Amino acid sequence: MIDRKMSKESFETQRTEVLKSWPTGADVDFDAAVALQRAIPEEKNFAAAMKKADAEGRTLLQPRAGVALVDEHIRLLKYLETEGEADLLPTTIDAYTRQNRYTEAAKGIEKSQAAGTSLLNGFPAVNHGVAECRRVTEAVSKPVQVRHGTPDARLLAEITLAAGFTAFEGGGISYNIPYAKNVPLRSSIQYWKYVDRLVGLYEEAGVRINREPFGPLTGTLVPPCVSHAVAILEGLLALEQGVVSLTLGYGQCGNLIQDVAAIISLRNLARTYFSEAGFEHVELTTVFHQWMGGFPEDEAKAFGVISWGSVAGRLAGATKIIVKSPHEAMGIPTKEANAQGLRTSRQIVNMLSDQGMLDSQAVQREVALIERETRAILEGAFALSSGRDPEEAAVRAFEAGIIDVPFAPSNQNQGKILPMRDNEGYVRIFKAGSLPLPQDVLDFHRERLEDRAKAEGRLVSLRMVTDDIYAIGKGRLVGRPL
Ligand code: 8ZB
Repeated sequence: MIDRKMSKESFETQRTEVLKSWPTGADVDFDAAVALQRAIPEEKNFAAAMKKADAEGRTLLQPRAGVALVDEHIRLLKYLETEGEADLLPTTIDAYTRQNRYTEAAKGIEKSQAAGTSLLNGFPAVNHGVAECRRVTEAVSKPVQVRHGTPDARLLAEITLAAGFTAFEGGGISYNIPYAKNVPLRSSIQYWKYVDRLVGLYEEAGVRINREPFGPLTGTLVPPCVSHAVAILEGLLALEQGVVSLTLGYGQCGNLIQDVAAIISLRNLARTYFSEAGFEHVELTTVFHQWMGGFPEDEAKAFGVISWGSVAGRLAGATKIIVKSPHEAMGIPTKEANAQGLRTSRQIVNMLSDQGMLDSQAVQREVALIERETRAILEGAFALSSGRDPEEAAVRAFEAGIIDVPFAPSNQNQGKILPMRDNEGYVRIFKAGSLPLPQDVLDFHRERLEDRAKAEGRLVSLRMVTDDIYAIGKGRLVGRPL
């Protein structure tokens, strides 16, 4: 096995720079951080909670949440813990911090203080610094994860992990391609190598931090094979740097069979690829994201979408579900709406918990299809690298369009593929761009789309793609003509 761990010198040189990039970086003391992390009780360690849920076959529920000020953020998390019955807590970071714009985040904090309410769309952890962030993790009784969308999250990771957060979302691909316009993929992968190496250093010091690449990517009709290929590459990149607790994700597409098959195939593929690469001791778990696309404005209908996501996530046997709120169409939810989304999901997951996983011939057919597609993409990517290097494979595959994420803003992505629903609502591929899928697979997708076109009395066209993007928000799954 090729050792691709970042060297100690390279890490330390970067660390000096990273910690100097904003004044609060000076308060990071790794030895003190390890001592703090080691004193955190097991039930507040994210990795331990995920491992336990996996062993017990349970599905945990986690919301998204973050506001500008520390005390308000603590009140929010405590509310989601008590009234929302959340198993796992988040801290969603604001958009300025995600772009390393700490001066603007500071203004947002000041204005929020003056207004007495949050004027940022998340929690500016870097500006608050280690001691204030630590008040957050100490105030709650559940594990807390940092959730964001940051191409360069090195300082954010240093500060939050030193403050007792035990899980960190993101990756060099999944927090670049859907979030940034022109950050070179090579750069974001380097930044995230640092984050994963930092988690590896905690691991070596006896502290297990959970890592979760962002599975749904653009959240807009992403075919499972595309997000799976990215998840596995990001998983390999993390494992290479010493990560052990790894959660791979997928965003709900909406057809139950496809969604269940997606989680099953994600787990199968990841296990195989990781063990073939020499990583046998991985604590692998999965996350299912409730629908990430446009939501109905009607809260009653939104609860329907939330419930359907809970059904799929639970019947797929995902280790956790990321929950939406009835305010999704409007923007950031109130704490009450957030807790409602959680309790709706709780009711469904509880009612399904004794019913086992969904399995059928249709599920098995779809699992086999997704596995073949994902393997074709990954093997196409690895063929462009030497020694199956996931970094080289990822960079070259994006350049060549061998991995291509639909509807992504990044100029690092070719954006030539177009997905579309078939007549039963499965997400299929209309334009494959340069995805290296076998001809019979492409033919299968085409046939399914032709079936839908026939049923709707129109030709397979771009119009169907736009209809699909708006369909769930308008109360349907498939974007049928009026
Ligand atoms: C890519 C993630 C988008 C989702 C939610 C959005 C959307 C973003 C916050 C939040 C609660 C926040 N989201 N920021 N939810 N509090 N500060 O992430 O609504 O569902």
